Amino acid sequence: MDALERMPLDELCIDTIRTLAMDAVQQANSGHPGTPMALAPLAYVLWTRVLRYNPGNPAWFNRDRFVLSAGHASMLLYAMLHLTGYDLALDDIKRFRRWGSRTPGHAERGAAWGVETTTGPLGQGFMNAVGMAMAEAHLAAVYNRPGHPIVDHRTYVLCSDGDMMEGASHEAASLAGHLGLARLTCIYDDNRITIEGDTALAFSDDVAGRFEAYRWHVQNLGDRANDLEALGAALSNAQQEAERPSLIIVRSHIGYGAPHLHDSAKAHGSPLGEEEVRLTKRFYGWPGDARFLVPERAASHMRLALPRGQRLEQAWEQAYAAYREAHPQAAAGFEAALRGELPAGWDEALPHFAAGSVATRSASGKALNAIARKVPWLVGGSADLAPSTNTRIDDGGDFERGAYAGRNIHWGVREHVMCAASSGMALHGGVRPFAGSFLIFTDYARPAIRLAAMMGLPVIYVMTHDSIGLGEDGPTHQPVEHLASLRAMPNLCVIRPGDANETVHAWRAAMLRRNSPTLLALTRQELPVLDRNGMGAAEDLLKGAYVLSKEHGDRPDAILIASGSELHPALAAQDLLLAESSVDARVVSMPSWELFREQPQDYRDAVLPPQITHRLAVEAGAAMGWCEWVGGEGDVISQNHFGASAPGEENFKQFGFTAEHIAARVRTMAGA
Ligand SMILES: Cc1ncc(C[n+]2csc(CCOP(=O)(O)OP(=O)(O)O)c2C)c(N)n1
Repeated sequence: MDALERMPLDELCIDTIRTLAMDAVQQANSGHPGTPMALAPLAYVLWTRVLRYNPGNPAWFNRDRFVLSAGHASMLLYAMLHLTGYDLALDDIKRFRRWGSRTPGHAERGAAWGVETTTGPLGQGFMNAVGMAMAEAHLAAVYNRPGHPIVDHRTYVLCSDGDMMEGASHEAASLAGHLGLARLTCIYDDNRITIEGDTALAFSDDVAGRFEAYRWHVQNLGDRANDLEALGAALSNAQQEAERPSLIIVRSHIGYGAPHLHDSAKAHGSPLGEEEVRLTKRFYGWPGDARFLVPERAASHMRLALPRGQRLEQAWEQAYAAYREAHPQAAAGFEAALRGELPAGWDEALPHFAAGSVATRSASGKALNAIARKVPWLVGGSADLAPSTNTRIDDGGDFERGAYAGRNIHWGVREHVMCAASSGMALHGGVRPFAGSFLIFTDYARPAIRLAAMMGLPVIYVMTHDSIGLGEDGPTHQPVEHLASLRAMPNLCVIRPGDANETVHAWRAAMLRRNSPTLLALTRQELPVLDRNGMGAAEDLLKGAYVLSKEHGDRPDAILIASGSELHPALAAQDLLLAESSVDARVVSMPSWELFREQPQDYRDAVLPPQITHRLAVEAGAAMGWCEWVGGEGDVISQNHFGASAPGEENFKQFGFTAEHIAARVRTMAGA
């Protein structure tokens, strides 16, 4: 222990971080020790000298955001949270990767306070960070006043080789450079090791050159991952840069100090082994047999973050009070945005469609604008498809380099960063993001949608051109398996409205949903606005499914269940069935499985009475999953194959989405 007492304080703290990571991984017998060992000095400099945060209040709004994009190195983050005084005990660290622990394998938002986002799929954290920096820039532009910079925090993201190899990093960096997000700093851990070995196996990019071409401010520190002064100076230079985001490249050594595993891929994702842990500790001058040792000197130094954080937050509170005094109206707007609660009357201006033919994408555009007028913190855009997805906020202005108050974001043809950065915006708070594209291109953004669902972020995806009905663009653009695959994703609410008025209520449902993302699947083609005389009300969309058109007698002979555009041939089939074969069918509109599942059983049974087993679902998408609603004796008219390049009407006819075909299938089922 004497050796530890003589150890310089910085070194003592850094080695505490390193050994905590090594011990936690060893104890769990799984995890990634090498990168925390290599990056402990960087984390130490960041958390003790640079980041502005309050471990006592991890939700303090004006804190700097730190994202560990290389989420596998989670022990680095947990060690920092524990040591700086967040509510994360040493026991939590000892239970790394155990059932129910607050220290899961990859960083998960919500498990421990201070984890800003869930990371692990490489590239996602980087993209989230871009969104956080965008949200910060937007709120600063909208709410700051001269002499009152109440929004002035920064976003830091730590990326690994894997992050840089992923295409996602291109989208993230390209967009951030284009937008000139100067308060975003990315630190690239250039350790030249991935799982299969040396990065030279697969990666020879000039990363500095690449980021310079993206219009980033780039500093290459070379082999100075242990040089606290160099790291501090680079981070300070990044803060001085006013025009461009910053990249700091640090050549580090994975498994730093492990005699046999230093710079080896074996240090990446497995415990070092008891003997190697002992030898590494000896190299650090640490007692070889100590486990989870946090020397008092290190603990008290690192925990200075608590009083420092309190002072930072208090100073901000004071500044905020002066701002509120000077600008009460702006302050009221800012507070409402942070609360994210819908203002009274937020849905008053929502349109009602009386008759005619309206594409649901176009009804969506009108609903969006009606809401946007009342909810100033609703912001978003599309991946170069706003004229097609109807996602532009009229008079909302454009979010552009140096003009961040605009509410219309031009993501460019970058669906992945659009969705992941929208998550970053939602995580940041103060804005409610929506993101638009064609439904087919959710394939390009699926990992980001999945993480949004996992984190329960209220992002609204406006996805149009939802079926073969889009027509001539053909099968490359026609979603088939997408609805099924998106419905298979836990905690994503998919809504496919069947006419303009259902679409309005789909927006209402999306806005009311605070703890999961919502995906609206909308048509390119026009659909009749349903004349609802004697029919179910469009607002029943909020229940997920409802009886749109009742049977005539006491009990239906069959139930037709449809979503979106297929509601219309289903309704026509109901008439045909009655007129031609006395089959008395009910038509159920089912725009959202998830909303319907949330209803009480008696409501669900009233819509789909269990004793009525002749049920036919009609949807121009893969049949997978519909058995949940049609049951073992039911049937589905679906699209289990790719579509075709032809007018949409023709496609529907050729693929069997006609009243005649629907009626025939019901007759067969009912034996009529
Ligand atoms: C999208 C994605 N693909 C694959 C993986 C599996 N994986 C985890 S870490 C890693 C690469 C490790 O190399 P690097 O990013 O340099 O991390 P380091 O070795 O420096 O810790 C891979 C392929 C992943 N997490 N995410």
